[in-house]
Amino acid sequence: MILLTNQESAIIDYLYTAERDVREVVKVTDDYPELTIGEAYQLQEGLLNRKLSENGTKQVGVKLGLTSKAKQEMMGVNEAIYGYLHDDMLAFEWEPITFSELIHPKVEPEIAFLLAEDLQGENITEEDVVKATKYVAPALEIIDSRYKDFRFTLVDVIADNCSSAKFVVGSKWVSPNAVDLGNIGMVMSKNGAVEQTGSSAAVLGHPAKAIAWAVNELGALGKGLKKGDIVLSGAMSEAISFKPGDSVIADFDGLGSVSMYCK
Ligand code: OOG
Ligand code: MG
Repeated sequence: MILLTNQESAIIDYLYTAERDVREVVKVTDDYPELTIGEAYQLQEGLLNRKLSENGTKQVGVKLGLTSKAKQEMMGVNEAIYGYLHDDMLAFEWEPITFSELIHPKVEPEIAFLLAEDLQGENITEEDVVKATKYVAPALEIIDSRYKDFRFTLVDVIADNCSSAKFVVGSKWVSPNAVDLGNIGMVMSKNGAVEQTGSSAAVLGHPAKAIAWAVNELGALGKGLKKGDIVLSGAMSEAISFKPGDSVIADFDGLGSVSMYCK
């Protein structure tokens, strides 16, 4: 469709206020069934700009989504996506996640990359990503789709900044060359019971390959990643729900663990 400026601001406002007011809303494509993926990324960018100007936040990196078959099947889609991370999403292991600030949060295990160099282009490879990476670390992403029942199309989830809400990065950072990045096993437990197991191989075969894909997508739009950016490379298993009183820990081979507590 041709997205008019007033429609664009109305949709951005709709998603921005849903998140701010902790309210689930019907998905955007119910009203705009003809929105394209390109327009969805345009809306995502508009939403980011609104947050940057109204919340005084800064962009600190990028996240990938739907990089594994498990997640694609769970959401009924067959493509990966990317969204933006900003500094007010950063949460810490020692600071509980407040349930009442979220709609219907879920948590998923990911590998975080910290970039030592800018990374931009359209033919970036897995090797280029590893070369530009200073550290990798275990991470938990807390996703919180603004859509009713966590149900959406690809276009909806992209416009909603890929359900991003919070993320926690573990305190042990290692060189990407110190681990076998393409084959890291992971176990995620809630309140001491195992809930999910997975492998970094599930992330498009290798998490750096997933990041290369996103960099090339951004590159085609004249954008890229910056030195110091944090990149969440995509969930290594299905996401799990949690509620006040729950604690979740994900343990990664060679990388150690990362945890969160919800109050
Ligand atoms: C979309 C976000 C997916 C991931 O790592 O796959 C994502 C969703 O599942 O709501 O962050
Ligand atoms: Mg994720």
